[in-house]
Amino acid sequence: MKKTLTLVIVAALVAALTLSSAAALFTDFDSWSEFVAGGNPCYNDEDAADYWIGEWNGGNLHEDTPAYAEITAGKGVDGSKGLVVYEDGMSNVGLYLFAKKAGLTTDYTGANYLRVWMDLTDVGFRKANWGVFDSSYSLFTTDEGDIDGMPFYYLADGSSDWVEMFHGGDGCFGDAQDSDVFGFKGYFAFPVADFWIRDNTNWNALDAGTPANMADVQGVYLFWDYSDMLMGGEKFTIDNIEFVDDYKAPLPVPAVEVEEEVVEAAPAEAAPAEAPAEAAPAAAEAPVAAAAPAKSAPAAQTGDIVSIAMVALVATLGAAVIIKKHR
Ligand SMILES: [Ca+2]
Repeated sequence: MKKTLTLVIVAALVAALTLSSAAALFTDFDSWSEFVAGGNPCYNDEDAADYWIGEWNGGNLHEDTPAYAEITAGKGVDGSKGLVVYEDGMSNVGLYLFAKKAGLTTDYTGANYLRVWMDLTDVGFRKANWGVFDSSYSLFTTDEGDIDGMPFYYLADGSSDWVEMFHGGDGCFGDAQDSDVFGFKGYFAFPVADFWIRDNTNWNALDAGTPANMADVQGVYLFWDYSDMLMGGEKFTIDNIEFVDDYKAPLPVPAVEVEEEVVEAAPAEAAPAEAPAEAAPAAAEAPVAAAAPAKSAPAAQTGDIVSIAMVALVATLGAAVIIKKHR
């Protein structure tokens, strides 16, 4: 009986420890103090930059249909900072988010999904796909798998039910791929096993079908275009980019703590700080409020605390049971 109890306790400890490593944050955009666009960083990292937005694989800007990515207060999850993205046209857009300059984690060994929150309230995609690039700037995305039926998952804000959806025959999602996401707002998750080497950005001559190496994630990549010409200029938002072992892993919960810190530190300025972001849609919105010192309290930290508490609780209970058995 005692052995059985001990085994149960050990299993609970392992489960609690595993929970703490279930999610690794790439970025929630909350702690960025600057957001620097790179000059043709698609093939190299000579120009230290935070992001690139333009031609998806050629390192050229779309002169006639410029695209924008701006970290904007109030637009992310629960009113946090999020990355607002839009384009003055309907070209194919590649968005690269670089880890190196900002010192983001590049090793996501063991991750099975890229999970990201998107607010597509006013936007639908004709075609879109997520992926990663490695330290050679080779791209790995679902777009290379030109087969129907590669799954992805969606959890609408306020819902507790993940819905399974599918990429279409071009390895993308969107209304041209029978997976329209117009108006969606919530978390999306994409299996990283379907992020395959793109043949025309395959600088290392890897074999076709080579999946991304999750120990070498130099950055995250999104390909997209609008589903309708009339959407030109409409904005959508990206936030809470993570790599998780299970797409149903506990969601990050940083917003409450961030808001509390801001309110406590400067109650008079906290409220109006969010208003200007929406007040000037046409003007170039200032990327990143450099003055905002609010700490990013990554979900992983909260998760760790919860896990540590669970471990302590389980260990205490276990010790109590064993002591009682000995008596
Ligand atoms: Ca955020």
